[in-house]
Amino acid sequence: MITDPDKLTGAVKKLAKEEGFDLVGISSAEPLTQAGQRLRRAVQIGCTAGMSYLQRNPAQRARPQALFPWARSIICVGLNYHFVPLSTTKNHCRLLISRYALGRDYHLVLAEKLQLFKDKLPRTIGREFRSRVAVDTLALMEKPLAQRAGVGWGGKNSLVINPEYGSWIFLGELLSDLDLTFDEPIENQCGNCRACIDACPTGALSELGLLDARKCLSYLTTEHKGNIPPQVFGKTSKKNVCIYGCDICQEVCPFNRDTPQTKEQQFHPRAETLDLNIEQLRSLTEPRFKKLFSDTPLARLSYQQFRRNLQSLT
Ligand code: B12
Ligand code: SF4
Ligand code: SF4
Repeated sequence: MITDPDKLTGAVKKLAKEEGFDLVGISSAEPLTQAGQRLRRAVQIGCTAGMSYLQRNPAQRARPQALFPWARSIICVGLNYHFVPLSTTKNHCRLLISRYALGRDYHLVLAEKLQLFKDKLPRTIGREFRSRVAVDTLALMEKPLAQRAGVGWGGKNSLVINPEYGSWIFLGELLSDLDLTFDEPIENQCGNCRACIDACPTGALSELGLLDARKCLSYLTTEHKGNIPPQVFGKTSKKNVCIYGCDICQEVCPFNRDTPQTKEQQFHPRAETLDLNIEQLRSLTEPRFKKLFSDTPLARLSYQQFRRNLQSLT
């Protein structure tokens, strides 16, 4: 049984890498005081739009121990989902579906991988322990946790950016009662850059790293229930926007250039969806839509929302 916290942490991180996670860092399970205050403020000023799950109990989302009082450490992982750049894909004119949604749903992929990791850990460290897997499945603020664990810094595009992988990483956690050695956050390297703020077609970003979901095409195309208000575009064009999700503020980020390709096959885009053009998408019947996108993030979208997106954005 390993008892020394540094050795224990080393063994935990080694296994996480062996299980295929690209990044791993350790955070304490103490409250995320500043992030919690910011979330509360974001809710007050309306930036969380219609996401009632963020508004219900913002204070609790910043307190992992409110959910699991036994939690002492949080193993924060990152999984690269980047694949060939847009210009070399077969869909040469326009990527219609944002990159995160072209492969298998990341909730499923990360939850399965984290579960395997969790199952193997007792053997590696020589004892049983309490733990809980999370991939956007618990009321937790995953970005501030990953930042505290040194996985990356909080970019002005509001995403966690790692120097090697950029922001093309999904986040997941294993909450545990293990006494592990915590990592230090890494320095914010955005500097004077504001490429993401300037590139956002709807002005949804600000210098603060605060995203206004009411204007964000990712929110409007994936979570929003009503019509997509035409005025979100202001004077800018809706050319080259995706019909599901949005990658514009990531594509322009200098840290997202020349990042490695994902090793996770499940994130590779499915050829049958990647190559669809607008006309083919328009002609999809509901059963075909459901079949084609089953297991991808689009499975969360109703057929009506899919049709609405096509109508509003193409
Ligand atoms: C809600 C949500 C969304 C919403 C809101 C996005 C957002 N920026 O918060 C919508 C639907 C728009 C969305 C879109 C996307 N999402 Co999302 N989303 C989430 C979710 C479920 C919660 C995030 C949250 O709490 N948001 C609320 C805001 C207020 O929180 P926040 O950004 O952390 O707030 C900080 C800033 O506001 C900042 N701040 C700094 N200064 C100031 C000053 C003031 C005054 C204020 C108020 C705030 C502030 O401090 C706050 C705390 O750190 C997380 C999973 C999770 N459980 O954490 C995934 C998550 C953030 N999403 C993810 C992804 C991949 C995406 C998309 C890239 C998908 C796509 N291609 O369309 C886009 C990216 C859009 C973008 N630029 O952020 C990944 C991000 C991975 C990463 N590298 O960071 C996550 C972590 C899921 C995962 N498990 O991997 N998402
Ligand atoms: S995801 Fe798109 S709409 Fe949302 S902030 Fe980024 S560029 Fe703007
Ligand atoms: S585009 Fe520039 S400002 Fe925006 S997240 Fe990337 S480095 Fe930071």
